[in-house]
Amino acid sequence: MSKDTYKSGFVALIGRPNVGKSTLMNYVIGQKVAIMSDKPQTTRNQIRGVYTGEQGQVIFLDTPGIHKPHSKLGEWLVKTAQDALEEVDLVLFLIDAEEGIGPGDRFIIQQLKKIQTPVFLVVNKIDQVHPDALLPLIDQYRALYSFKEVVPISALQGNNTSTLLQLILNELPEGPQYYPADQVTDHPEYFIVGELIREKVLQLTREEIPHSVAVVVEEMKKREDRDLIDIRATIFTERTSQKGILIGKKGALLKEVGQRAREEMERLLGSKIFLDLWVKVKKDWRNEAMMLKQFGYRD
Ligand code: GDP
Ligand code: MG
Ligand code: K
Repeated sequence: MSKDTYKSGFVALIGRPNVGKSTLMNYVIGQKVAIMSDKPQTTRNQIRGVYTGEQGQVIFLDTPGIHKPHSKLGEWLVKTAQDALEEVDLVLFLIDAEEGIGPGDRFIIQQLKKIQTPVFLVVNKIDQVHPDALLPLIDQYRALYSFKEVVPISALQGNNTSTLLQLILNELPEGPQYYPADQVTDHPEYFIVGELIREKVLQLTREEIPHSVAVVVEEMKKREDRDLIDIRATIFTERTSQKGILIGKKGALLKEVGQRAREEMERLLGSKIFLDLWVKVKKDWRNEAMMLKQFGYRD
């Protein structure tokens, strides 16, 4: 390969919820575009993160988790993820070094066997385990699938992530710089703002809330005379009881959600924000396929 060969391509991040897909992407591209939380399945849409370097450009797809579907939304997520895997140049299959192989991983490996795309096994969270534990774990996965590379990393601390990036660039075909160098995501700010609100809801509520929440950002408008953006958003829940929990005593929880989301948006957008946040009930939205589009889950 000559020195001036430019590489580029699309890389899908897959793995069980909470293995660190968003953390890895954010570390590599150096900006928070996919939300992170300690609850699974916080990333429903594909978020593109773009790394641009001297050797090439890597476009990351932070795919929704591949897992056995239990609803129309679940089916849609699995299909979206499979389509994404067929179309990309490389798949990074992330696993958690702390956890053994589980049914979730086996399901993903079954899906990987259906596609031609090369796959790297990325063993994340190595900061949490003794090095001696790594090889036996890796062998378990290798017994089930022939990975092109196996790369142990810590996405949180950045250990070995530059090696991973180099291996990715080696694997990608020669290609153009698809995106301008200063672009890290092609998602509209509406989406990111909605995801930030959802992240705060997940962080501040217990089990009964997270999976039944959708956030729609209805309006974002900059005031002409001031450095201030007005944002109006609605959090949808499935049940009235959940609405009550989300609002909290005298509105305390909703206020906290709004405040935390607003502070982060201000950092992200570099402007003062006025956030007008509402909670509404929309029954069984997860199984109403017609509504998926309305909530921004696109084909
Ligand atoms: P995703 O669901 O796969 O996107 O996972 P996230 O990126 O949201 O990460 C889930 C949790 O694991 C978060 O609390 C992260 O801080 C944590 N995490 C991610 N990578 C690492 C790592 O390398 N080491 C440790 N100790 N924690 C990590
Ligand atoms: Mg994620
Ligand atoms: K996920």
